[in-house]
Amino acid sequence: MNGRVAGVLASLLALGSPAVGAAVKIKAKGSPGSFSFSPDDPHVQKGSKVAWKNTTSYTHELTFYKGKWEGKSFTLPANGNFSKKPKKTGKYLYRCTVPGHSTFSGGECTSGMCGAFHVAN
Ligand SMILES: [Cu+2]
Repeated sequence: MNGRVAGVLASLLALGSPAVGAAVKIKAKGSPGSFSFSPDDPHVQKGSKVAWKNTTSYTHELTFYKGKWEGKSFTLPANGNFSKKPKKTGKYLYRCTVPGHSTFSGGECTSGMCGAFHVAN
């Protein structure tokens, strides 16, 4: 391939990778019996915003059970939003603790509203 084509290809590849400092948006979606978080396990740069958008008309309770926010719980209001900026790198695991919205077994979230995201430098 010639230099110009290679250059265009390189720019396209650059567009395809996540922008530095890009915020991440996670949707709470579905209906009773099939609620979920999407996307699962997105990556965000340290200091950037992680935002949740609730597309359901139900309140969800995001409870962190592993990682830097272990033990913390945040309310995601019905049809509402919540966001926070993680300051430490690593994996953050959480689930919705509204009864019936997720299954927790052996220290792991095994079904339903199980969520995770990664914070990198
Ligand atoms: Cu929920």
